Amino acid sequence: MEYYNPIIPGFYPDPSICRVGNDYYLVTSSFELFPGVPLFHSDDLIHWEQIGCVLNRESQLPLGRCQPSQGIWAPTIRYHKGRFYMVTTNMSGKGNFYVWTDDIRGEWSDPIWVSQKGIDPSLFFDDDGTVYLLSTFDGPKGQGIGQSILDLETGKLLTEPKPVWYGSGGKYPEGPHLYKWDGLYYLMIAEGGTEYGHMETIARSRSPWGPYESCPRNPILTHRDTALDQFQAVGHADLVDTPDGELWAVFHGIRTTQYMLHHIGRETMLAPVYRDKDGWPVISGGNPITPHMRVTSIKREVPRETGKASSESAGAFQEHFDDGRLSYCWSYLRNPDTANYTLSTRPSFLGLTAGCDFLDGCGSPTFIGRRQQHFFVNVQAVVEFSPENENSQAGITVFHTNEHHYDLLVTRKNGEKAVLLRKRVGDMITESQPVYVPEKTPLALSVQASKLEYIFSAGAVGESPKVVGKGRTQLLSTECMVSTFTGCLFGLFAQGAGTAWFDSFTYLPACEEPAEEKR
Ligand code: 6LW
Repeated sequence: MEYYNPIIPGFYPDPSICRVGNDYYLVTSSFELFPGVPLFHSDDLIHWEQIGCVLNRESQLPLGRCQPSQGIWAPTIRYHKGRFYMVTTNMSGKGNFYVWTDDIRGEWSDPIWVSQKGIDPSLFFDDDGTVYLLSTFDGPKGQGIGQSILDLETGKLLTEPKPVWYGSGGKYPEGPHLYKWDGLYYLMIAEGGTEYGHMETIARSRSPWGPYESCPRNPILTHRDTALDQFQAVGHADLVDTPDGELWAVFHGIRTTQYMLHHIGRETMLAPVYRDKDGWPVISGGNPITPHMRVTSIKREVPRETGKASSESAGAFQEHFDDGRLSYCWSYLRNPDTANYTLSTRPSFLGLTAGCDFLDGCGSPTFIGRRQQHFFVNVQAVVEFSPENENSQAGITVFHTNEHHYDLLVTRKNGEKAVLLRKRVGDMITESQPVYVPEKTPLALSVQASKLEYIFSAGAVGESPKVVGKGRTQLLSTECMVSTFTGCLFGLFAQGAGTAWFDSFTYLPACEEPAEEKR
């Protein structure tokens, strides 16, 4: 059997997975994006479809004016006695909380806040009905993993959280998940930090409270010593079994573009797991994780053709704003002012009305964005916009944070309607020369992305576009900014004044370099 990593490309990090019958459900972090906690479904672990977001009400996810990469960190999804639970941390709220639903494609409950501190909460349901809540924990020996018993009905802790394992010695023990096999409790965590030293480790005990014996082969997953042109920073894993009894791991990793740089975030990947003669899990047979995975699957054949790369299957996307609601892949920045968005005023148009926030700030500018999932991709938006003045702007942006974004925007220059490229990198802002365009004609705004640069073009629909400017992916890389956990989005926006009418948005992956040539 073969498949391609990442199975969910684009910045969908910190994956957690559960299975109900033949159906798998997976959630990832979402930070300052709203709605929060993207929710995916698959029936073969390889092809994934987003079926919504877990947190789609402000009462579930108040984000305020949070800083980039705050908001939602590291969710865990679990299924127990007919009910789904998702537990996570709102770094811009009151800490750790969980929500539940009996209908995975319906609404989730309001938050049930828990008093346990730390991040990366996880739930474990023991055979005797005890529910354990795990998270990072600052104990007498430093940061480790803490655990308490939880009353699931009320969210009350029935025991004081206490440290159960400090990890195998790597920094930042986090991302805990507890499993039970053959009567033993296996505690799997991430260590080393989510960057190039990232790793997954595991320990086991006869009791959920320990003492935990560290696996002699730790780390059971890491790329910290691999060549930089391979996936890096793999870790933050969760395990799931198949109906046939196989074990698989999901985790995140990064695809670098050049020396230790990545700009499309930490992406969800998949690898098979077997248990060795001593019962310890072995991920990917102890081999590195590769873009093209060829695995001997013990008992299962993926029912559909897997020749296409998973990332291609997540690939081509066309939005014509026809059906009165946005596709699930779109996100707002923090909680949106919904009065500035309309899909009903002009049928088959998305209307974006400038609010008081700008892309440069930490509010909620009028913006919808979707993750960049491919290095090589052609993106185009068709827009009707009549800017009132130079402050009136609308267009398409390659957005990483409020201090790192490239905006191909329509505005007014010297009294004329024009398109220009405004680039914000840290405290530096540049503007290209304006390209003057006709007043009344719809405009096609295009971004041609490759591994190292974005080329921005614009022109009246039906006419050949003019190149407006270029921008390096390097300057939108995570490594070029203060700790971000996110990645680049392609966004549509309006700011300053006026309403922009978007007729369509297309996302067409171009030919990627052959995986084998990436080495
Ligand atoms: C996540 C934690 C982490 O909660 O980053 O660096 C946080 N490690 O596991 C956000 O992804």
